[in-house]
Amino acid sequence: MKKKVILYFPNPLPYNRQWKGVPLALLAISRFLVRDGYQVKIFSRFLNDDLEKEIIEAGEDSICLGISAMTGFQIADGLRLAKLFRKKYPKIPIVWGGWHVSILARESIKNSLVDFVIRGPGDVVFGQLVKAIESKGCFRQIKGLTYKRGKRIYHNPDQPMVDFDKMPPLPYQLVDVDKCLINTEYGQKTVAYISSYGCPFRCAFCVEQVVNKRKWSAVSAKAVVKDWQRLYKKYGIDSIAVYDSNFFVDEKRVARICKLLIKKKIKIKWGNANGRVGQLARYSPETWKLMKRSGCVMILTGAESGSQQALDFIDKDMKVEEIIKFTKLCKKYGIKILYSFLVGLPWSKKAEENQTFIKREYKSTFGLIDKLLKISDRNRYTYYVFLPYPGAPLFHRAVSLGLKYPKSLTGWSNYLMSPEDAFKKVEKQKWISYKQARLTAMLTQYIFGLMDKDTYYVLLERIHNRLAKLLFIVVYKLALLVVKLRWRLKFFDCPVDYYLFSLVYKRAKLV
Ligand code: B12
Ligand code: SF4
Repeated sequence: MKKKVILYFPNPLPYNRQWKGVPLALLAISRFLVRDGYQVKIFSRFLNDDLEKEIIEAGEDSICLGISAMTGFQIADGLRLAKLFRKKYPKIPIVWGGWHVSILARESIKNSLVDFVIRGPGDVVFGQLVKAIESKGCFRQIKGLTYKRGKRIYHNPDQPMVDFDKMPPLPYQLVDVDKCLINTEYGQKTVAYISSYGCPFRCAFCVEQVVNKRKWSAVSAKAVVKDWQRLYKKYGIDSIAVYDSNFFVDEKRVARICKLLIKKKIKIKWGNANGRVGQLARYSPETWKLMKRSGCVMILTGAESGSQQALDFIDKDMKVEEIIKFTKLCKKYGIKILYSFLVGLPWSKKAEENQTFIKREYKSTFGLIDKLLKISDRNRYTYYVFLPYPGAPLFHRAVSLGLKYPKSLTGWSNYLMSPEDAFKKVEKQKWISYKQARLTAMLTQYIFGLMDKDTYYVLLERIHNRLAKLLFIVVYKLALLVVKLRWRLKFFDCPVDYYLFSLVYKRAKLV
């Protein structure tokens, strides 16, 4: 038998919208197998032209098929592929991993297309499982594994947090990296990277605390820079999108990464790095300077709300003033902020009380954003309706308020798949009205999008035809006038301009 493993990264986006990027999860679970001489083949819709045919051909003599899944459409796409694979190779086991099955392992394993579930990081345990399947060995000792034998389900104890010091680097060579590069605001050739797992905090809407139990483990600064240097030299990348849940937990590690990037003259930009405002506001001026000099261009932060009451309700452990302090620091050091706000929390069982709370949430968040806009007009605000994901403490709260949720893996595959579905759902739960949900989307996609100065230049660069460029400039400037007026008056009714802009935007294929 060849030592061969097949991995599939399902498309996370519904309605034929194709996601593209590095399937980091699959690279991570392949590290030890690659080191030990296994042949690992990674498949994804954007990587393979004739996906089904290629995966079936490669499946012959493989030890297992591995599938990754977040809640939502990845499950649907994963199940579809698993069905095809099972039909052709009924004896080859199918292993699932990722956030959804980690949280709902006992439920997911009941599906006939799921033989094994790995809960939490698969870096170490997937290698152990593959070897156990190959040698027909025992599964009882593999931590973090849920599996079944006939009708009996075995749920082994949790695995300890991974230790990156003992791990081989991410094997980017397993994928066609050129096909995985993305265009971002800060680079033409941006590659995704992850340097830590977990987060010590406990935000009530987030699933981190369920999967990684508030632990945090990171790749050393030296190894991070070695990886980035390799990506820079081998693939000619110009930027890194950092996907850590919380990149900034350890200030010393961040400072060391920056110092090494500067010392080794690695001229790349790094952005998207997720951090908490309080944490970063406490960083020393030296670290901020190093971050700037080493190419940090954008920090992503969950600001969540301008209402202290809302922040306390979601256990954010953060003060509104810290958001302002952090914004001033980013302005001072010329680093862009991507804020994420949310609205529509399951506050009360009574619809009227929820409405009062939501109106207060909007008012305080708008007030805060006005203050932040005075500090800088270069930042980006995203505003989302709170959506309950299984496992998070607020999910249970939402259930106690009447949320109906799926009870099987198949059921979860179309859970809150599009904003429209989500809006209908939240309206049913009476936390937020359809009109408010639509306003939230309009703020993110249109009002805040246009008010961010960089959007104009980023979009302009994507248009090559001179006439189209000219048309774009006129339409954009007019829309910006309307948007600014709407924001100043806080008047968001009759959003015809929003619909028109969305139409032009889609037509011009700027998305
Ligand atoms: C990039 C990203 C996206 C990208 C791409 C998705 C992807 N999977 O790459 C996009 C933009 C599409 C996306 C969308 C969404 N995302 Co997202 N995303 C992320 C992010 C920031 C990084 C993912 C990543 O690459 N991680 C790096 C790899 C190495 O880690 P990993 O994926 O966890 O994989 C490890 C284990 O899970 C496991 N594993 C994973 N797959 C497999 C497979 C096998 C066979 C095995 C054995 C093990 C295994 O082993 C891996 C290595 O240890 C994570 C946060 C995070 N830090 O992971 C959120 C995260 C996954 N997203 C999340 C959410 C909520 C969403 C959205 C629902 C947000 C929204 N409201 O729209 C949508 C989903 C749309 C939908 N419903 O279909 C949640 C997951 C919640 C859940 N229940 O699934 C996370 C955890 C963020 C959070 N803390 O809340 N996301
Ligand atoms: S800080 Fe971010 S990653 Fe950490 S628990 Fe809160 S939302 Fe989740």
